[in-house]
Amino acid sequence: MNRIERLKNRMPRGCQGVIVMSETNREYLAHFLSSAGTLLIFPEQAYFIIDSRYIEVARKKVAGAEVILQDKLYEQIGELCRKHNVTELQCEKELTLGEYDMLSNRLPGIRLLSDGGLSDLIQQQRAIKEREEIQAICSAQAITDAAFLEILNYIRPGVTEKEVAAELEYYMRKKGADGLAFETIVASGVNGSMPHAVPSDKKIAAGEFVTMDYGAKLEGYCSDMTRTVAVGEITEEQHRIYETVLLAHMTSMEAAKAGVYGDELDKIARDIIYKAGYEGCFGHSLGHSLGLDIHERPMSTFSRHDLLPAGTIMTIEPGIYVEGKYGVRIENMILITEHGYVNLTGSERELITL
Ligand SMILES: [Mn+2]
Repeated sequence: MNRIERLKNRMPRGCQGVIVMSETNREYLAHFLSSAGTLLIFPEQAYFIIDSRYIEVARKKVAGAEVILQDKLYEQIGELCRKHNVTELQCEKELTLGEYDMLSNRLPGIRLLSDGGLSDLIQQQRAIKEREEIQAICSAQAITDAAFLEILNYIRPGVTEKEVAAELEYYMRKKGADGLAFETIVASGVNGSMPHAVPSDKKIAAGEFVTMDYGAKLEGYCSDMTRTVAVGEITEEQHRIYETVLLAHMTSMEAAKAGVYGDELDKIARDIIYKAGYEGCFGHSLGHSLGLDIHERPMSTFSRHDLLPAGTIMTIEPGIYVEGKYGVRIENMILITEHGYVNLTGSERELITL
């Protein structure tokens, strides 16, 4: 059964039709990436309306929907609604206010339902990965792992954060990545205390940590990994921080399995870090799901009570950030299974000193 059929089967009874306009939901449901396009799903038939830039590829690739060349979009939507006797459409909460206004104004006689139900259903479906999705993420991670091995030969005192980021990205592209999963983070020394630091012209120096958070994108799917390496001799305190983060990472990962809640994993990691004396030095969440988007639901965070179902891919990424000094983060991806997890990240986690 294709993704559109599966969504249709999960829609509440009485649902007349669905309109999907947000990019990754559309990409997921129709198996087709485009910067524009409208997916209309009715009980009897689904339609993918797309403009001439994409029409040729769309006709070959779109799965589960009839492909229609976009002409006058809103008139086409209205006409299809009339053809299927549809007077109300479920829409996503991802729509912008502008898009929502446009739909309401240009589709007279059609009631738009935007209670979030549709978005939640798509999100839940996307959370449980199919075999081909897991394969794409693993292939993206294989490129990410290969780039890590490569960059170990490159990092040395005098090289800048921007140069390290550029090498990582160039290497991933050369190894077949379609692009980056997100903006590469390279943070050295004092910059390491900022979890989402932007690579700068700062030169890496001996005695510093270098944190790299990056990932390749392949076939639409993201990978996500963070490693922190030491350059030259580091202090005992730096060793202690690294070992604490690694322990929090390993211990919370060991507890992962279907049926566990994300906040439970977060607490395991957080307790280890706080008990080691670093309360207030781990501000972000333990992890997130990912797929076509780099951040998807469920999450492992203190602020949400998200169930982790089998088939979900989660990151485990605790960190310690000491303002004005340094920071450490270690991040792997895991596949949640009935009885535990499968680690999808191949790179070494023990401290590497260059
Ligand atoms: Mn991440």
